[in-house]
Amino acid sequence: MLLPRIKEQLHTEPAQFVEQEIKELVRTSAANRLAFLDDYVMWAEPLVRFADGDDPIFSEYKTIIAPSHLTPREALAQAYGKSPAELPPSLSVVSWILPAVAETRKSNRAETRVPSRLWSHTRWYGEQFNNSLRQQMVTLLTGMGYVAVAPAAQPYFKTERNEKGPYSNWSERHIAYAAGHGTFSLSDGFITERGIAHRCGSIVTDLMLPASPRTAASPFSNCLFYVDGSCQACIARCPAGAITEHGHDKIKCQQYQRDIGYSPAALKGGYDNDTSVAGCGLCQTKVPCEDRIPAKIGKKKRG
Ligand code: B12
Ligand code: SF4
Ligand code: SF4
Repeated sequence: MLLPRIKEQLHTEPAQFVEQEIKELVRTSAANRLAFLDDYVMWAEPLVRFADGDDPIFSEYKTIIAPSHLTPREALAQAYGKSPAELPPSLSVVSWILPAVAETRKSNRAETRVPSRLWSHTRWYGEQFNNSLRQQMVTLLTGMGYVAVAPAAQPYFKTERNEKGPYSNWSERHIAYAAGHGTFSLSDGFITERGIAHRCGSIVTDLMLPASPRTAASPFSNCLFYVDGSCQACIARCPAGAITEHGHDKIKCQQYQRDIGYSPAALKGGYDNDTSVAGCGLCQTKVPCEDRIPAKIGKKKRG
């Protein structure tokens, strides 16, 4: 049962309410802590932004990603067993960025072949927290009478493959781009004002939220390489040779994470989870974009 005070704030200041709620859950949730590691906190204070659920960019993703990529309206409609037209006239998307804490980034910086245990824990347990955050935000909003869904946690969420490698029908980075959180990069990672070492999540709802502006000069302008051809630090960091001047080879990256890098000898004591989801992220640490935007103003080289 929600307190009347909470209901009041949700109606009068919905954007502040949603942002505060996500920050509070990240700050206080036991799921953001590793009980077996002295309650180690995995995620620092999140970034929260919003997009208009009917922003035309979501339809563009059907060309940029694949026809199967869902618009927010389709994602909500599928979850409620309705047609997109039957939904309320306005929809909002809430997108958040969970920055890895400094200690985790530092530990991965020291690695050259496989991820540090802290990074790997953050990949595994940190995504479990991300999922609980998705679920708690949906429960909160539906409890208030709104419709809401976390597409990446729905049974219809899927990862498919094309000649370039895997892609999903709800790409959290493209949702974050729509909400103005930042841009893509040479390594494919998504560079926000808190850098590239993060995970992201989102929900769709009919709660009216003001769309955050997209201010980036291009979909790649936070990356130094696309500003002036410099940097390329991620190329040298990748143990799989998956990053070149031509971009990120998803097939090589995935293959490395699955088979090559994680021989028992490389595990340094092992990970807690299946090595196929141990992660890697060497290209997201010990690079100028690790925890900031290295290029504030982008000359448009691509996109
Ligand atoms: C499939 C997948 C993978 C695959 C493929 C990754 C990929 N590049 O798509 C593999 C197994 C290789 C992989 C690896 C990793 N992953 Co992964 N993965 C996913 C997953 C499940 C789906 C990604 C997806 O749908 N991609 C769609 C394709 C089309 O995207 P893309 O190829 O990158 O897109 C390019 C084009 O669209 C292009 N583009 C061209 N024209 C235009 C025009 C416009 C307007 C725009 C916007 C873009 C654009 O820009 C993009 C970049 O070049 C997501 C979770 C999710 N639901 O989103 C996590 C996710 C992408 N992974 C994540 C992470 C952290 C990792 C790893 C670091 C592993 C780890 N945890 O240690 C590595 C990093 C690899 C890398 N260098 O980016 C994070 C990324 C966060 C971040 N900081 O960027 C995500 C979002 C998970 C999460 N919930 O946070 N992953
Ligand atoms: S390391 Fe440099 S080139 Fe690579 S993504 Fe970051 S800013 Fe771009
Ligand atoms: S996640 Fe690892 S293998 Fe994949 S591109 Fe980054 S450094 Fe290379």
